[in-house]
Order: sequence, then C-alpha cells, then structure tokens
Amino acid sequence: MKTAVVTGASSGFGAALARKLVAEGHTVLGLARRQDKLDALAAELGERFFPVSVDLTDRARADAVLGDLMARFPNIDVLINNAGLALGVDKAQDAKLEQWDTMVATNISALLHITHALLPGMVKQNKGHIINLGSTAGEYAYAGGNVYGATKAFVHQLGLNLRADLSGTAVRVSTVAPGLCSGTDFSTVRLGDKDKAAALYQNVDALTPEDIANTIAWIMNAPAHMNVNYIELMPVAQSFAGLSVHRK
Ligand code: 8X3
Repeated sequence: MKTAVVTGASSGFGAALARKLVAEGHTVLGLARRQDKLDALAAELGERFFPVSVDLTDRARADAVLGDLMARFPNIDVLINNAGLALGVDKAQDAKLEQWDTMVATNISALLHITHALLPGMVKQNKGHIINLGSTAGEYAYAGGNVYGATKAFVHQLGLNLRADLSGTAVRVSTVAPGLCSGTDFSTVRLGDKDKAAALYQNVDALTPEDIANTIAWIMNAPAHMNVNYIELMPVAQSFAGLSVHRK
C-alpha cells in the first residue's frame, strides 16, 4: 500500500481520487484550501485520509506545511498534482491579466513548488511517482483557451523533462490529460456562472471524475518497471476536429 499526496483533494477529480485510493487501502494526504470540504471528506473516509488545509500559492505557508508533512510521512510514494484551474474564455486580447496570473500561479508555480519539495526525497529513497494533471487544452488549441492551455502544455513538457532528469532512478512521472469532464466545479469556476457551466454538459456523456480517478489508480498501481508517460482521455462524444476558418 502506498502513501499518496493529492493536491486539490477537496472536490472534483481530487475527491474522487481520494475515495478510490482509500478504498484500495492506500493512505491519502489530501491538500486543499477549503477546510470545511476537507473535514467532510475526512469524516467520510476515515483515518487513511489525512486532511491538510493549505493554499499552495502561498509559498511561505506551503513551505511550513510541506516541511511538517514530510517529517510526519517520510515515505511519500506518490505526488498527484491535481490542483489547477481555468479562469475565463475571453480571447487573449480581451483577457484579464489577473486571471492569467492566477492560472500561472496555481497550474505552474504551485505545482513546481511542491514537486521541488518532494522530488529529492523520492530520488533519495529511489522510489516514487509524480502524476500530473494535464489537459486536452494543452494539446489542442481553441479560442479562449490561451493561457489555460499554455499552462497545461507546460505541465505536459515538464513531465517529459522530469523523466529525462530521473533517468537511472526508479522514480516515475506520468501525465494524465482529460478532455470534457462533468461533475466538477471546473467550468463554474472558469465561467463564474453555474447555469452556463451546466449548459456545457447538457446532452453529452462527458467523462466523470471517477473515470479520471480510475485511470490514475491504474497508472499508480502499474508494475514498478512500467511508466505511463502520457495518457489522454476524451469522452467518445468529443473530438479534436476543430480547426476553424475565418471567412471575410
Ligand atoms: C479541461 C478540458 O476542454 O474544458 O482541462 O479545456 S477543456
């Protein structure tokens, strides 16, 4: 059984993943900002779920919390960098700079910070697995995807580059890139409107958080000699046939 850190654990993919991993007998150190949601999950999942309330974009606080966590759990096996968000669907020329900054701070800087904190321990114990949440938006461009998609493209490339640096160690790195997925706060946060978010998923059999959790559990439970480098998931209803042509 493994000890896994899951960021963004209080809802969406993170909560589904915590449920899945605890059900399999793993220990989950669940990081998220919202204490009340973490507490509810802890009450549901019992002692193999260890809630940690932290805003990973607050570097000083994150340092303190991660230091305590590593002292208490010196054998962390898996880091699942799930926390991330999209803000807005405006074209780049109309986008809000603060929204870009927030996406970069969460999807890139905070992910790098926790990875930098945990990676040396994994190399030292010569075991470990970093699993990053990418996105189809990091692979296929769409109007309004600008900085969100670019942060996810960063995550995809980071995974490959980490693999290069970790060559010769037993530490694994995987990227999971989901497409349209319902049952999370993702689109409500992005659009700032519950009804608009709900409309996106109307009459579509989208992916579910459980689909993502099952995929991550499979990657994590794969034999130690096997590394899933990158895996992309879409609902059957979605495709990438979206090259648009603007006509005069
Ligand atoms: C989420 C996929 O298509 O909503 O990362 O950008 S999409």
